[in-house]
Amino acid sequence: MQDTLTLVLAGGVGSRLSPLTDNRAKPAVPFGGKYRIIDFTLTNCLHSGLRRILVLTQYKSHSLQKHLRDGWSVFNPELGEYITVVPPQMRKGEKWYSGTADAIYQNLWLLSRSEAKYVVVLSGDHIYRMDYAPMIEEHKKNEADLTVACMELPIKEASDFGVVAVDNNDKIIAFEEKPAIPASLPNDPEKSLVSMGIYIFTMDALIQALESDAEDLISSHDFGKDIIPTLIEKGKVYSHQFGGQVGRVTKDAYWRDVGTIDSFYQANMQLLEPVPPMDLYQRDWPIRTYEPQLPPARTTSSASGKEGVFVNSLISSGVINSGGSVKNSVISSSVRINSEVEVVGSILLDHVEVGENSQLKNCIIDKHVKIPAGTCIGFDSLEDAKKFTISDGGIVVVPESYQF
Ligand code: ADQ
Ligand code: ADP
Repeated sequence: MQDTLTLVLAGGVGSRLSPLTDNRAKPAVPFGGKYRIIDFTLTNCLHSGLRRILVLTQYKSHSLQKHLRDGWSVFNPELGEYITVVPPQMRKGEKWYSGTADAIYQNLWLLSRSEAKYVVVLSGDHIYRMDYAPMIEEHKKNEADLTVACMELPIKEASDFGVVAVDNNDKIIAFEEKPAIPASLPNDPEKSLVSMGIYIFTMDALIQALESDAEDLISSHDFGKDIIPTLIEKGKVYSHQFGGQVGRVTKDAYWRDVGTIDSFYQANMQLLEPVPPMDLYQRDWPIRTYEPQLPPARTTSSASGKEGVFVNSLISSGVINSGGSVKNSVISSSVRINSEVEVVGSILLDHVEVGENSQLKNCIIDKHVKIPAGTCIGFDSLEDAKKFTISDGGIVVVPESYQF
């Protein structure tokens, strides 16, 4: 993989995940008790042998940078390996990045300097397991300008993605970014083939495409809207089918764009299924993160003698449950559950404290929130809507700074 440079796009605003993204970039949003979203993409890189990585940041990147510094200083510079956070530096003028393609265009000097022949472009905000090596092999074999990883989704979900049409040789013949009426697969009217936002470019083709896009005054400088449709016209853009053959979903084929509160909530809840579609316990694919030194999670009884109980939940280090009941929930590090508390179907982020006799249902509580004794959240949507954010799917989100 010495001929390959990896760019992780980690600078988007992530407004549909607000308020979780009010103070942090989407890739830094905590996920699954002890991870942050970007850990999944970087773990894929680590296990795929991609070890020359630039993470392009822009929006509210402080805690993302801190996380990468603390958890991802794993590569060996003596072997030419690195993971470097690239802040926006306005190298091409006085503007911030205006789109995903512009984020890379403004860093073209880093690409040319790398002497790589291939560039892998990834998003920092997807939850999935993927070995990129077979896709890179396919790209080389096809002598492609660009290879786009694709998967099938129900047609009713496809409007949120780039929708792809391929010929019999997996050559992409049409691409439409987030179409109102998505095209279906030729052999299945219920499904569409969508782009996963995972790209492999041949360096020269990428540089050429970015330079001509930069001169285009009406371009939005976005991969999906501008670069991919233009490259398709040159006839060397291929699709890589994620997770095996069409119609055969394997365990490894799990991929989620956790871009909304509801998809973020559902992806966390899927970790609690008896056989989770994203398995955190695969010994051949350990997911790396940063975790501070913390004591083990524990239960204890309250003064009234009630024992703390967890049922079907993820419980992170440093958690203390003294006399509360927690069911079907994801509990991050150092959370405190007090006596007679009931938590059901909820995600509690680090350092949340739940005062006694409180009841929480179907909610996400951001870091450091202190919930006073006797509080109910998730039972009365009219009351909750006055104070908190409620998603389309009815999930109540209490933001980090919320003062009761
Ligand atoms: P979206 O997910 O909507 O669609 P976008 O919002 O552009 O794409 O984000 C892609 C990635 O780039 C994200 O990781 C984001 O954080 C990052 N990003 C966005 N703006 C950035 C900027 N200015 N600087 C640096 N990074 C930035 C894309 C494709 C679709 C495809 C879906 C799959 O356009 O075709 O189907 O991804 O999720
Ligand atoms: P987030 O809420 O995004 O997860 P963190 O919990 O990582 O953010 O930290 C919140 C803020 O506290 C950081 O953004 C930073 O300003 C500050 N902070 C805490 N610990 C550190 C540290 N070790 N180095 C730098 N800043 C820190």
